[in-house]
Amino acid sequence: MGKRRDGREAAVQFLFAHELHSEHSAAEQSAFWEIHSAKASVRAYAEELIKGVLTNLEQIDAVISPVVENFRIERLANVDRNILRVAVYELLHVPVVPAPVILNEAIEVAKNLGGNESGAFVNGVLHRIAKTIRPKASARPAVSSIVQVTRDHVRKILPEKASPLSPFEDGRPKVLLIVGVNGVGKTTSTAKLAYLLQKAGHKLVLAAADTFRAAAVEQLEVWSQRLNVPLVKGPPNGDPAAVCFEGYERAIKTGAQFLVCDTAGRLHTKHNLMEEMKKVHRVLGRKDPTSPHEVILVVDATTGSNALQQAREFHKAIPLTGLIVTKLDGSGKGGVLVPIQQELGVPTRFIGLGEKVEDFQLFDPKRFVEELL
Ligand SMILES: Nc1nc2c(ncn2[C@@H]2O[C@H](COP(=O)(O)OP(=O)(O)OP(=O)(O)O)[C@@H](O)[C@H]2O)c(=O)[nH]1
Ligand SMILES: [Mg+2]
Repeated sequence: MGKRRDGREAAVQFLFAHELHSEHSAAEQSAFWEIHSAKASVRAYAEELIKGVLTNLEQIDAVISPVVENFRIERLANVDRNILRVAVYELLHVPVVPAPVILNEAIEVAKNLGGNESGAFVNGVLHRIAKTIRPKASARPAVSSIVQVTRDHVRKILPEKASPLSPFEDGRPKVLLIVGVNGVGKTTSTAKLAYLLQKAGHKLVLAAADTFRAAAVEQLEVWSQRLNVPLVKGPPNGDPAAVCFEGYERAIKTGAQFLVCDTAGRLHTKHNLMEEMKKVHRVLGRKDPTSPHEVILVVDATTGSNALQQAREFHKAIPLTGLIVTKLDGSGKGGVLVPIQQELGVPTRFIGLGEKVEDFQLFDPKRFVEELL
């Protein structure tokens, strides 16, 4: 809307400056644009308004006059008169711009050029005029205002800010259980979390609880060596709950503030795998009944709405406390996190933006909404 706003202001300035002349010649306009340097799009809109106001002046003034009954139109302050004329022209002839936008921006221009009194006057007059020529039902909102309304709506669904991970003050380790379907980025996200926590000065332990595949343990082991973070692992095909439990003990022993448990990918439709995850959850609660303190579901932004079904099923099995949305560097925008928040109340905490450990951020709802729509 910037071009329209600036265009309006320029049009008012032109009309204001040239009102006393009976002719608004092309030469006058080009002289005006020489001193009033503006972007081509601003100038184009201003010229449209100038032309529109001048060719429809009688009609426009006929709309304004009855509303300003105490003043005759020619007695109004020049600046107010021309602001009203431009706005009324738009209300009558530029249907793509919604009335509230025209009004708000005209009032802004009035305040800017004529001060608060001008703003209040223009406000009062335009509201009365808009009611008659743009009753709500017929006002067609512009696409941009629909986007804004949708953005505002989504913003209200999402929390103001994502909560970061902070350690317990009493020294207990905070336990994070990372879960999700196959290949979404659990192991990578575990490493990224480790990097983030370490950078924040915290001590941590990693548990490689994906005991299904030897390669999975190796993958996390490589990360742990690279980051120089202790790792607990079990025998191949061992019990993942036992690995997590051992991780917890190691965290206690070494005074780590965090334990991050990477788990095997599991389809939310596979009953036995979901039961196995519940067992991990139960066993982690043995020493500290509030553990795991965070159960984070990792979802892949490129899988679309299937992630909602995943979230429902995982949340049913063990209550989730947060979401990591990965692969936002790809084609997916992660819009599915909105219904997950709305339906399940599970907030997005972090986002993954690539394969490197640094490609990870605390979720920023405001920025997300801007990029989504
Ligand atoms: N572009 C991109 N790739 C990612 C991101 N996160 C993970 N990956 C890649 O996705 C692939 C799978 O990542 P993993 O971390 O192994 O996924 P996982 O969920 O642990 O997989 P399983 O353990 O097999 O279930 C790897 O090639 C990662 O490099 C991300 O945010 N962006
Ligand atoms: Mg993995």
